[in-house]
Amino acid sequence: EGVGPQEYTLIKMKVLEKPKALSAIKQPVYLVAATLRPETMYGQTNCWLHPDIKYVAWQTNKDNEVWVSTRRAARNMTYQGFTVVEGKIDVLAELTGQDLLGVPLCTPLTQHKIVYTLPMLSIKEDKGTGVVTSVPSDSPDDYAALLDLQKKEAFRQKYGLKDEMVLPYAPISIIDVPTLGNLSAVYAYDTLKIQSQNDKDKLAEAKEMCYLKSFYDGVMLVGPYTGRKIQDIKKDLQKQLVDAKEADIYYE
Ligand code: A2H
Repeated sequence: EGVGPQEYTLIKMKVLEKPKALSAIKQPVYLVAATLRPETMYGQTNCWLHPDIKYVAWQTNKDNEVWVSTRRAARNMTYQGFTVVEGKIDVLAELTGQDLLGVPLCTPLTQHKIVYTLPMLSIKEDKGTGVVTSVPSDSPDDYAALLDLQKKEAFRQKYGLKDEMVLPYAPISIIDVPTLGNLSAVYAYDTLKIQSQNDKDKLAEAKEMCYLKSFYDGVMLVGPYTGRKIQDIKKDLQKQLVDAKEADIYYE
């Protein structure tokens, strides 16, 4: 990790049907995912939560919206202008990831009208918001976790997930990476013969193969920035999302 604070783009994923744990909340609820790669939002297929991590639904000062994140992230955000009173979290519900699995969401840029919250076991409690957006075309972690759920019916059943929340979602080609192709994470996963999200060493290798190359040499294949290099368009795209109130900026 670097020396200064890390800047994340917070992607706002609107809850389309509130599960029981959120049913008392009348305001619009968003899960907020922290990402370093806002330009990959064209390729979102789902949202990841850790089933055992605790999350809170808390009142923001933005258009009456309620956001869901870890308490730690909510606390940080109270010092970044997201609440009426600095340092004070107005918690409306406490939940575990488990309480929020299989929830339909609306999220920016992707071609899917609905994506679902699914379980990922490698989510860290002390990074970002504990909510992670899934882009299996360009993130080996995301591809491995999605394939695990698609391959194993018992895994889906364990979390009460319906097939239609998981099976129709394939990686979407959004970025061309020289020598890795237009589904770079899939290429790395296959080349290294990764078996599951538990293959930590090989996944670390896959990420080394993909991330820097994608960021520095990747070229957009979709949207208004088609043909442009990622590093040249990332800031513009982030601003466009923030101006449309589909994202915010978060530091930690
Ligand atoms: B990135 P850094 Cl396509 N636990 O978003 C585990 N992983 C987390 C997390 C948490 N609590 N919070 C965020 N992340 C992921 C997209 C993406 C990301 C792509 C390619 C690379 C990439 C889609 N997932 O990250 O340790 C999120 O995944 C490259 C590292 O702060 C977030 O951006 O550097 C990234 O890790 C933040 O990781």
